[in-house]
Amino acid sequence: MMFLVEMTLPGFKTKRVGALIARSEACRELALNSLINEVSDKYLSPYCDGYQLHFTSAVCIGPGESKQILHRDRGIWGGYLPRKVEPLMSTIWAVTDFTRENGATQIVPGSHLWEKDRIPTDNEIAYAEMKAGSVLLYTGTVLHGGGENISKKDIRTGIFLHYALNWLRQEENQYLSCPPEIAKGISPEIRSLIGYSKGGYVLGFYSDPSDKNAEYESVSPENMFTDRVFDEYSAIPNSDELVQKSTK
Ligand SMILES: O=C(O)CCC(=O)C(=O)O
Ligand SMILES: [Fe+2]
Repeated sequence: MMFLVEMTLPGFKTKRVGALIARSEACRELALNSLINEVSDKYLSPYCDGYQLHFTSAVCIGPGESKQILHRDRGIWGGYLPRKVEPLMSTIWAVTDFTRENGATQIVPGSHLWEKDRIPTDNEIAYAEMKAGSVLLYTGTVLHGGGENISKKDIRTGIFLHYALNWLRQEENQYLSCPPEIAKGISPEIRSLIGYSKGGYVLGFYSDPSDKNAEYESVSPENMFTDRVFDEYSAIPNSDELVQKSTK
């Protein structure tokens, strides 16, 4: 199923398909790519004790699409995050070649360090030209946008997988896009990555609403799929630990 979304930022000749974890085994493998996960972990770890998959989309830019407005993806949180916190590590996997003619992503190297109002000159904008199978990495603070597709019939297709701090709300609601009845058929690693896990001691816990005796309270969502899971956060922390962890 494909959706044609008609708004300025998404574009008029751009098709987007989400819920890629539920829909695609190949995308699950991409999402778990070990090098990408190592980079996400290193890059985001100063701001969190874990990260999560935050957004999945196949984006096809068709002939005649105009260039997308340059933006920072961190804007989805409405500007409430202090600039010193980097919330996102994002990937675009090229399914087709990305060329200047077919809409290769515009990207402004170094713009994560700029004043937020600075507008790039044309020669500060680079284009992520790459062969199919390549991957572009950029962060939530880098200015970027889809490119203009001036080709006659070339459709540019990329798989977007974005990783965010585990204490932020995900852009794509993973629990609705990959509900428990589908999640139970996928690997524990990918389930955990999309959010069926706890962040720290309590973040993301659930209590089983069908458990009449209330035995399973405040547990990790992994308990939905397996017998009780104990993790490093199963035990109640002592008060010193709680104080330590309550602020940086
Ligand atoms: O399609 C692209 O190259 C970029 C799209 C994008 O940045 C977005 O939709 O937020
Ligand atoms: Fe974007």
